Amino acid sequence: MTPGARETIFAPATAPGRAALAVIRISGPATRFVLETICGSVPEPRRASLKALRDPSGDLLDRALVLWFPGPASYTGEDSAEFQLHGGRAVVAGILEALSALPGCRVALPGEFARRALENGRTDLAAVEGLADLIDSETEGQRRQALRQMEGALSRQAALWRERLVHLMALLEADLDFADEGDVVGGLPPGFMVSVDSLRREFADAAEDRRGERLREGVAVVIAGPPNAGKSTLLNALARRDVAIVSPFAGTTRDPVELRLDVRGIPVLLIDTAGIRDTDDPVEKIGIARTLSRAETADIGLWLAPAGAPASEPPPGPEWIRVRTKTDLHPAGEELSVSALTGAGLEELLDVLGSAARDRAGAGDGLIVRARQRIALQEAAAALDRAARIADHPEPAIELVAEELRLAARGLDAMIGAVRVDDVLDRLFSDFCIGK
Ligand SMILES: Nc1nc2c(ncn2[C@@H]2O[C@H](COP(=O)(O)OP(=O)(O)O)[C@@H](O)[C@H]2O)c(=O)[nH]1
Ligand SMILES: [Mg+2]
Repeated sequence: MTPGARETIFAPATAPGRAALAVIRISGPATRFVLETICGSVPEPRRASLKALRDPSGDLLDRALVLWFPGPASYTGEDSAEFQLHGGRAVVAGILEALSALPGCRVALPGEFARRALENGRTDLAAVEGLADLIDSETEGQRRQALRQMEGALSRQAALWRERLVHLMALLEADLDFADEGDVVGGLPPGFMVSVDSLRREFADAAEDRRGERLREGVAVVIAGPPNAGKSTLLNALARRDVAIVSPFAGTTRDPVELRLDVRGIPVLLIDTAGIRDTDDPVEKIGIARTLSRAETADIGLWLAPAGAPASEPPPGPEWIRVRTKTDLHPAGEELSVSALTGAGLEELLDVLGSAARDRAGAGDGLIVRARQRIALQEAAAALDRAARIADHPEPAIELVAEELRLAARGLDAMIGAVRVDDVLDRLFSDFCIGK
């Protein structure tokens, strides 16, 4: 359900609680009236003005900075305003109450400001997703990636691709017109399929590049090895707290234990697993099966073995980084080695892990950052693939090729949300905090 766009909405844009400042945003046709009523007058556009804010009975609520952004050159595209209040709970509550009492004004739904910006053509879905990611970003790489998305990296690339598709469609249209007049029979323009194929390859390459998604969601790093290798102890040492149970009894860890960690600026999902060995214990067997399947889907594996003992071979799965453990008990050789007990070698391990994770997550310059975008781009690539197969016929049906190009263009539009996909919007905005 789309909320009525003509209502004026307001919400705190800062987190609740006592703070130096609190920001309240207002957007909608009654904004001018709100300013006149609460601040006594409408300040100069886009300039911070110090105003006395009063409730409808004239009681002073706060003396605060007020910003007035007349539409359409505002974030939402509507008349809007911002109050930069003193952050006391009673101040914020007083202003919110005064706003609720004004006709045509109501509290905003989560993400409603961004939604209005989208509906008024002030932004596109990929950029709004970038904004959501920026607010959720926890590492430097995530921040860089979110900012690039917010500033339209994907939207610009989609526009360039679209232009090339439209040019190819125009060539086909010209051909079809000729065919109608009966002058020229069939046949695609020279070089046509070469252009289609190079576009298809660009789509497929961009869709295959998972770095952006890994940077958003975390690079999955599985910690595996035989029982008692020190896997859980290493996880706890890296986390600097007790996340996983450590004991001298083999087979302690059964369920994979997951932990998010910032490793040298890259978000990593560390997964502690059950030690791999032959066992008759049915529960431990399940744990080992889970380890093996988690290893298969992980991006990186740490394969642990105690120093001084012969190391076993890791199961199939990701690229393994071999790590010797318990170097306080036995000196290790040339290999990467740690003592989770003393902390020796942990910094080196984090360096190695960080650079491996960076290789897989990129530095924030990936184009595709969400599964939704990748699927849309894959659909566009598939349409061009079908176009190539149709064109392979001795007498290709040009209308069918044209139709596939149109579908490819639709895939690009879906990728950046130019075609309205309401359930995508509902899902995205429900994750937003109020006031965004
Ligand atoms: N001396 C020493 N003992 C360790 C070290 N890491 C783990 N251990 C011990 O080895 C045993 C097994 O550790 P744990 O982390 O549970 O191994 P996991 O089965 O691989 O998860 C426990 O008794 C730990 O205290 C280490 O770096 N030095
Ligand atoms: Mg363990």
